[in-house]
Amino acid sequence: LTEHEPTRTGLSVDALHRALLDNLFYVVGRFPAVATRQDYYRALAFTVRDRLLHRWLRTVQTYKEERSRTVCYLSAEYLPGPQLGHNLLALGIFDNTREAVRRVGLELDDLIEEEAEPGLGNGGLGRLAACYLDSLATLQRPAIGYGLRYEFGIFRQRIDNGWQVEVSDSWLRDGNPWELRRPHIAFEIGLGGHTERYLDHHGHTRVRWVPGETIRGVAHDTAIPGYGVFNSNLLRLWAAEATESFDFGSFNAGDYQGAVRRKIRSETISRVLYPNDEPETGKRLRLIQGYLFVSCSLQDMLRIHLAGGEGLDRFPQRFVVQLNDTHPAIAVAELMRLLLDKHGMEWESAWDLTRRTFAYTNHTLLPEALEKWSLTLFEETLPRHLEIILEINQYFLDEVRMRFPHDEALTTRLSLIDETGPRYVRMAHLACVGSFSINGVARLHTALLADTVLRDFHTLWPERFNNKTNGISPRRFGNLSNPDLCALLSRVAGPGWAADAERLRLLEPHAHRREIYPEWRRIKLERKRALARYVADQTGIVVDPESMFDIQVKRIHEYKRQHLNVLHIIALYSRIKMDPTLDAAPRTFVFGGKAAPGYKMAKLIIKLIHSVGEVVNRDPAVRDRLRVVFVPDFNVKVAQRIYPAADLSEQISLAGMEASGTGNMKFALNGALTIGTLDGANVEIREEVGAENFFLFGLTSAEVQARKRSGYCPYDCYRENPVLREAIDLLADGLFSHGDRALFRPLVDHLLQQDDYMLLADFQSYIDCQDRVDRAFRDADSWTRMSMLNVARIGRFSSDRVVQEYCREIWRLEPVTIRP
Ligand code: 26Y
Repeated sequence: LTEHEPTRTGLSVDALHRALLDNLFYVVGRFPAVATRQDYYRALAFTVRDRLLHRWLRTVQTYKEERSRTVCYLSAEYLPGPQLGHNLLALGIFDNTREAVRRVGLELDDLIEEEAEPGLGNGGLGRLAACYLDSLATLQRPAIGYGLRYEFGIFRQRIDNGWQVEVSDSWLRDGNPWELRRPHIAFEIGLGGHTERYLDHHGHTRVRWVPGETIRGVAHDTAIPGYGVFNSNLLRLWAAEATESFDFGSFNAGDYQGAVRRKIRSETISRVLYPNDEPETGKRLRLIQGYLFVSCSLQDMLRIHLAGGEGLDRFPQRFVVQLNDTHPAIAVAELMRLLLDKHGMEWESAWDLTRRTFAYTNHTLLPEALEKWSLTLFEETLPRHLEIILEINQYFLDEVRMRFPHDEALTTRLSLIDETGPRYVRMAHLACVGSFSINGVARLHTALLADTVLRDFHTLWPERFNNKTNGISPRRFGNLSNPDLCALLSRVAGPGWAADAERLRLLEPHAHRREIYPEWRRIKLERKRALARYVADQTGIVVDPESMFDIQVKRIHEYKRQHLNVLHIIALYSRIKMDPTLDAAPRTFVFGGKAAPGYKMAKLIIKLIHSVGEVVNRDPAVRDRLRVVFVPDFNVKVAQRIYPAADLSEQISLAGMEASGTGNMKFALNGALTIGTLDGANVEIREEVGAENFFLFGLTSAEVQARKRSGYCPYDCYRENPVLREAIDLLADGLFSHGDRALFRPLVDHLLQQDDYMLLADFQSYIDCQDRVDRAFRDADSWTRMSMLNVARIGRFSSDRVVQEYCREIWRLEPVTIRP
């Protein structure tokens, strides 16, 4: 029967097998006899894409017919991870595909390994965007993810003598079989130039922006299928190209070289992703990148809306636009410009429409991470937008003065322009003023936002503030990463949990059944063995899968305090040296994460981890008791190997610094226990899993504030605590740097003199807590029960739950079922 199934849409083993060979020959252009794994990977990817296209076109058609309300997620970053496995899972054809691949004599897992992942983001924020797209499709909500098609994503990390070396990430080198280039969906954007005033035919003064140059953004589409449903949404990424109109002048003037140069310059715009934690100054290209994708996306939305035959006034009924941090905040000014200058709207109605369109998510509390652009740069690059922003500011500050007369200080603080020194546009303020909703990403973060960085806005518009605690995709970080655990969960709690993570709770009654503990532990051990093999392969370091895997993976940043973890390692190392009989569970400390290329201290922390590892791993006195490894090039693919192998999840940022964190959720879903501070989403995770199943230490954010106010002196901690003193002295004395006392001096000095992130204040509490971890780990049954309870109670942190909250409370979005 399956012989008659269509080759491009059929889901049987037969149809998949036929399609694979067909695509290998007709699309990849290879005979089976000479085809490489990469060729087969591509043929399989095209096979899957055919099946997606079918769903995707049906989805577009239905959304159009039903005039569905759509959310547009504007994000400068997406970290979707490798697509093949994910799409097979969504389509429910993992097993059939495995079989079809076997028929050509290959293993599906090997083909999955071939895929280069799109590293179009830095970390949490980009991965969050990808999880939300997954959930939106799964929950059958019409959504478009808009962003940039960087030719080079986040750099690949190599380690050379313990130092990070950045290597460019050419993820498109072998082509990207998942995307469709849409040459007919392209928009022009202007840059530079000047503005002119003129009278329209009603005699009204209008503005015309005469840009100095124009650039085109061309759409590249990727299908985002929902899990177990027919809906397939769209990720639309813009690539910069040169405009012909622009090249003509110089070309005709005989300046062929100049025309080519400008073409290359235009295409440079979407060339590379910027790392975060870099100094912002003079990043004109980043401003242009943001503007490119924002303008193309808004023009695209207006095109889609007007094609539906409704008037512009109905736009906010059809579209809602979520700003993923301030990176796309220029959208507020750009929509105003399009409405005023292109569509001839009046200011008041344009502003009203704009404010009903946007909602803004904040992801940070670090004041230095709040985006601002120098007024001069803005004026040079986007002169019309600056005019609009200044006008928005005038109306806005008038309103403020009306409500709070005699408070000029408040007006100054709220202004869209920072005038305390050289003048800057404050993008967070633009986002707040232009949005009907402002949200933080964890309960504590939202509370702190309202109390600190956005306090004045909260005074002004408390009703706009709301919290949406982050979540993660149970498909990506459950099913795909940890199939064995998931099979067990499905057996015990029923298979429904992947689409409804609250059902993980059905595991709870089983957490007391000792007879299943061995299997739970066996699955964990198998993931640890697999990680151990990977670590040996990548680093040459041999680790013991029976030891406790104590893991910290995330971007390297002082506020995340990887060096606090290292201080614990040093303290433990020296304790074992002093007392070789010390009764402590063997531990493998695993680190992973990238440092921004210009962030010296973060790079020194990577070197520190390697240096301590070198000494510890070589010392026969602690052999079989301590190991330290750094897994290079942490990304989504590597993450999928790491989370399932963890016993202990390190979430140790200084309270009040980590907006939410999402790795904390990924670890817990995979049965790791958390050692953490009351920061970000840790607070809520602890509430959910129960305080007795969470290792808490450290100051609270209120205590942090109080300590800072009363004048925190890290040197006092050093002087008063002999254990801490010894750890720091060993470091300062060069024990880990072949006697070189200079190497880690910047780090030591900073800790002793400033310690912005209060490692020394939290040190003893952390060490004590690690002792509790050690004792708990040695009681295997009790540890297993806690691990099971963590999984059973982590359902709330599914991105499905968050997306439903966004849909209900911000987007007003209903499900739209797609029928085959
Ligand atoms: C300015 C620009 C280069 C830039 C680019 C990326 C600035 C920041 C970022 C990325 C920020 C980020 O990933 N923030 C994280 O967002 C997560 C999702 O909400 C949070 O869980 C996490 O606490 C926060 O640090």
